[in-house]
Amino acid sequence: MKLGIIGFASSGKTCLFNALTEGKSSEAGSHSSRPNIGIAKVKDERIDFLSRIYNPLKKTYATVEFVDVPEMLNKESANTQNFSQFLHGVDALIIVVRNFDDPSVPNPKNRVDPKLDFSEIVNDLIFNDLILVERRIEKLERSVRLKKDRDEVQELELLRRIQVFLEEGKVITKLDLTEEEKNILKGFDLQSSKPFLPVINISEDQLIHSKDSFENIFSEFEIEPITLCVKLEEELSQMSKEDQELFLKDYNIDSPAKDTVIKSSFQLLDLDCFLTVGEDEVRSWPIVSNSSILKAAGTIHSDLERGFIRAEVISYNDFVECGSMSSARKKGVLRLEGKKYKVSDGDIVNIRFNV
Ligand SMILES: Nc1nc2c(ncn2[C@@H]2O[C@H](COP(=O)(O)OP(=O)(O)OP(=O)(O)O)[C@@H](O)[C@H]2O)c(=O)[nH]1
Ligand SMILES: [Mg+2]
Repeated sequence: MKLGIIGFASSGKTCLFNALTEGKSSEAGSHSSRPNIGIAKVKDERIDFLSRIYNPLKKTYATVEFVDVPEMLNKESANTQNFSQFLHGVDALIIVVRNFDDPSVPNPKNRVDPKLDFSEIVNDLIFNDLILVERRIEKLERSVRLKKDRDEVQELELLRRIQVFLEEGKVITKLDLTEEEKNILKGFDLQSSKPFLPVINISEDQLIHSKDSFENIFSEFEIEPITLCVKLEEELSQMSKEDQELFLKDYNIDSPAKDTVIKSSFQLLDLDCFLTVGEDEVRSWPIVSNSSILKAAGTIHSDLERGFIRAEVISYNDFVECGSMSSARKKGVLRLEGKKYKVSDGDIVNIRFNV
């Protein structure tokens, strides 16, 4: 899973990136024109528990890649191209909006208005998509005039529909598309066809004193924002585990930004994790909810999908209750499943295959 972090200048994107990746980006505050790219491990107590039992050579958590994109949102086409390049292949967008007022941090917008910032950013994304769609339509119109290719005609019709939609200021996620149409669009990597996760960056003071609620602030987009004091979260991410716990308690924060953001991103993208165990490796694998075991097999290795015979499956909770695979087998809770079986979050799977 890859997530892009976007927003206006000095909104706290790089601070958030550092908090998420527990790194210290050299680009922080330098208004760099290059993106920061980093990886975060997804905390998963199941992997810790299973590793204590299997004592594997390797312990692999699911990971999320974050791209901190320099502020590029404006209506010049050269920038549009760069911006799209930086966000290439990103699955969802974290949109950071500023709600802190600090005279020492220049505010290019000269206002504190997260709602307005958010809708301006979304409008910019729509505008960028519109430019890309119009360019493609022009090309297709020329080519279809010369030779009527069925696929190109279908693509052109789809893009015209999308053009109308974007011109009305609507994001592509709101458009009803068939799986086939979604596949056609995949190649264009249009940003407004991806889910958004708004992060409202509040000040330390607001975190302690303010009872401001941001619930429903983006209700027209049908999304709930995450509220964070990004600067504190950056400090927090640099601390030892013990200090982190004290710090969270002091500020009455439930969990670090990293965990909150990753959890919301999994929900946003409708992802679960299945698990594999063994002496070599204990590992967590993200997968789209409700996927078949065949798809899960393919996620591990294409050979496992090609040569799939059956899968041994046990839910994590059942495994914890039994304490070992042999006891699970005796109790009959280790099931054999065929390729149509739908994987649940926390399933421990072992694929039997033959290639
Ligand atoms: N007072 C205060 N300052 C903050 C907060 N969040 C970020 N800052 C400061 O704001 C400045 C800009 O933060 P960055 O994270 O670099 O902002 P950015 O969005 O990456 O900015 P660009 O890369 O220029 O687009 C830094 O000096 C941060 O320390 C906050 O919640 N409160
Ligand atoms: Mg930055």
